Amino acid sequence: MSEAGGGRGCGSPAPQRAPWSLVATTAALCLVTTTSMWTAEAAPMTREEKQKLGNQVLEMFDHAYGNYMEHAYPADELMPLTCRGRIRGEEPSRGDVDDALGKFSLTLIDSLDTLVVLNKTKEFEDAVKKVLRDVNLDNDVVVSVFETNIRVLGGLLGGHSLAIMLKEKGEYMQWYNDELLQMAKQLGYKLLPAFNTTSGLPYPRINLKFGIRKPEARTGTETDTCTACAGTLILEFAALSRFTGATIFEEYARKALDFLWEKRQRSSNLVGVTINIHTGDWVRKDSGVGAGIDSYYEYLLKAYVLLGDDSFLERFNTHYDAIMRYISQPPLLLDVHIHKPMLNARTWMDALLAFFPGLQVLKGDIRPAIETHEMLYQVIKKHNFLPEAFTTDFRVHWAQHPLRPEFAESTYFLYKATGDPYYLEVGKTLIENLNKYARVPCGFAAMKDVRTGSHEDRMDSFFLAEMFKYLYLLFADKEDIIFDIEDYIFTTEAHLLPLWLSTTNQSISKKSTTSEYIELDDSNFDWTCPNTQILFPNDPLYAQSIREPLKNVVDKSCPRGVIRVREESFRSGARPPLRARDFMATNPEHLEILKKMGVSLIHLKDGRVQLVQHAIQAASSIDAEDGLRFMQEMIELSSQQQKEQQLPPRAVQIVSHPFFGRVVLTAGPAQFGLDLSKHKETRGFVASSKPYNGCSELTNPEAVMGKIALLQRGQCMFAEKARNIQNAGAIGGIVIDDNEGSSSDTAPLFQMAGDGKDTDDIKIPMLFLFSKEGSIILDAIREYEEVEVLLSDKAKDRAAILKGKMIPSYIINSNPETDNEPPSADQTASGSQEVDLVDGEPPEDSSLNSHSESSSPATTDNAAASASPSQQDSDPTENPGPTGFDGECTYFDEDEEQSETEEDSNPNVSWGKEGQPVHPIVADWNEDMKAIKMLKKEMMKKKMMMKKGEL
Ligand code: DMJ
Repeated sequence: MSEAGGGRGCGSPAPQRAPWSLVATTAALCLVTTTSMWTAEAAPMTREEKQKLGNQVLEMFDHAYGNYMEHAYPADELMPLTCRGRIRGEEPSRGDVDDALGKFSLTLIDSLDTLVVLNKTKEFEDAVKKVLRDVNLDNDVVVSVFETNIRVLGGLLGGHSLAIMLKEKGEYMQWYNDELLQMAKQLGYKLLPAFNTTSGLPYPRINLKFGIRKPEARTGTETDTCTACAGTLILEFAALSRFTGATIFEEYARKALDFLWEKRQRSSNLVGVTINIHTGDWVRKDSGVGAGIDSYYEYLLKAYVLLGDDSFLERFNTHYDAIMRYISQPPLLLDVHIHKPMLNARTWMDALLAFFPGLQVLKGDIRPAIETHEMLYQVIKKHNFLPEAFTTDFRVHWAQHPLRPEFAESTYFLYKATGDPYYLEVGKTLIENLNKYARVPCGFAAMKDVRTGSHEDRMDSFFLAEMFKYLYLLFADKEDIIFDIEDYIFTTEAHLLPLWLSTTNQSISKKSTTSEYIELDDSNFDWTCPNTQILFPNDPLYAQSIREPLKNVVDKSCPRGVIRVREESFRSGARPPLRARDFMATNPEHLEILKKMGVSLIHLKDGRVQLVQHAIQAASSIDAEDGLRFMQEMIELSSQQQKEQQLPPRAVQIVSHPFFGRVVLTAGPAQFGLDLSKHKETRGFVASSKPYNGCSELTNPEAVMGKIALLQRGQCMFAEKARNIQNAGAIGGIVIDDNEGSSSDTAPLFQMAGDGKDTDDIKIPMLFLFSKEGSIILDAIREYEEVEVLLSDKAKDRAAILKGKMIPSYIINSNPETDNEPPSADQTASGSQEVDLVDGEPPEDSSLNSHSESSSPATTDNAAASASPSQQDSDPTENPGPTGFDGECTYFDEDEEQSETEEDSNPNVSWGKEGQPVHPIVADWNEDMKAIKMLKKEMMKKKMMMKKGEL
């Protein structure tokens, strides 16, 4: 690419050309070499057929434009059902839609450069004269800054661009003296007050006569704007600056873009739909490529093409990478949350996103462009038009269709890129449908409901600005157009701006380089121009092979879900549609797909799973490519998950005898259920669920009722386990890893994810323990039957845990030096005191404690508080614990001051930390057991002595 164009590393075509010109030129060349090879899906179209369709487009344009001029002009738009002009204020308000109407003959201005493209030069000359004679840009009307920019400023600049081209040719427009440009400049100055915000983001509306904020302006109180509204100015504003030399326009548009870039969500690199123009906060944090954001992305890439400024390409590539990672779920494009980009924000798509395949062509990413375009075409074939919104199973969500041009736009660009006559057939269908369903005696009417074919009395100006341009260009050969279309770039409203602007008055771009890019990794950016190998593969059936699996994606009689689409694609033997986010290691079908893609799955000892790809083992080169893509997605997904999972771990603290809170196990939290960081801890006895995996209704609800259920990992989703134990009456759950030997000492902790559905119904806390930590609880159950635990965000102070409880003093008065040593018989015997079994104060959390106490049998520490002296005496050997022996005990009171915390005194016990390594816990526990056994022995000895009357 020429330096003049500003691109990097793209060869050296003719000077004065920006990157887009290379793409288009190559496309044309390819068309010549590939068309004769087509045999399948669509036969090549003869020149006659194409001309016939081109003429049909011309006739349709005449019908639309002629009726507007005859029945509506100088009004902004034609009302094709009542055959009159739409004059703002004279018709019932339609809300925001009316903000495009500024009493400035919108449709005429929006149609100017279409007239030239359609070779209607004489009509163009007349139209320009009418604009200069009739249009007033100083009306007391509040208009949308975005719409006025793309339709009116863009229309005037497109008209000017082609006027000077025609003048130079020497036949038409010889009288022209930049009058349209002067109007554009006047309008530009009228829009500038909108940028008077600290952020530099424009207000969404402005009064053409009074500007903003003045009482007469009736606008300027808005706080929010859409991202596309603030980010779709640079092409028109930069063109205005470069045509006129007045740099202020480009500066303002750049500042707004800089601010949006600055505000992107840094971990996902996505932007939201709506932003506060004063604070820069995201007001709507959902993100897609359709309504509200669409042309922001479009303008970043096209600003690079038009202005040759690398920073725009860097930004575009960064966003594109995020879009392909999170939003693109081929063939779907689904909105996600900017902070949690793995979560879909909705289950439907809007019609505006149909421009995206066209932008992907410009980017050079053809495959997903073909996929999405095909999906959209299937929807169109089902409903005749693209409904304003449709669900992921292709049902109508919003039934209107205001004759939007985005799909025709993408069809044109895909045809340019592939030369595949299939896209000509698609265009033919669009023409047929427009004539059949939208054509009315006085123009073309928007569809009120695509299902019923009912009409709305509107014909938006973009129908003339865009639809006819793209349809005409689709069927036109080079010689059918009186100028070289490849010398121009299309704005979002399809207005034409000459690429030579990249070398004119370019001082501004040099001024505005931000230092921020230095920190970015250059390898993220695709500096090359679109790869011709990808754009035009040697295999002429390439595009068809991508479309083929999607052919029945939208079934005419029975709506299908995304899953079905994927299964179907797979069955057809084409590209396996498995996405990293859908992959489940327990699904045999997925494992089969992995194998086909040359990906092997290795279970590591610590419970993790490793994926390795050997392209050579893949079933075909396409499978190998899929495998590579799958692996890339997996890497991205896991790094994203790691980021998301960096939440502090939780603690499972064993509080019953003989642990008394000394054992704290590091646990992973869940993304659902009670959040222990926000709520009090949950305390209860543990009970194993039956079935142990918790994947179906429990068969032992009486055992887990009011307790913390233990479950084994695997077989079903974590959320399903949680629901099953909750239904059985459990107050919490601990999922124990099924991979033997796994431990938080060696494996990274993770959060248990939900099941992709709403998990608000899960109210109980759920924690995850690796196998080694889990077996400490399981061993404790085997040893003591009743084990009480505390689930919390971090280990609780033992004084709080044991308040009102009686425990052996050696457990409390641990000493760094002697801690690992069991107390001697002397220590336990001496200083023995009366055991106080009655807790006078209610425990900290009375409900939890009372529950624990009432449900605990006499063998436990807590039960001891209510046990009778006779019970205590009954059989100390069978019921070990404070009630079973006369060891030294301490009655804990909340107010009682601890001189030394356990953390201070015992290096093996990590108080204040969430968990402990497993080995010290086990060692510690063994020590405790030894000590307890010695105490028991001591007690027995005492008893015997008492019996013998020695004491
Ligand atoms: C056009 O006005 C522009 O393309 C805009 O960017 C969004 N879409 C409308 C037509 O649908």
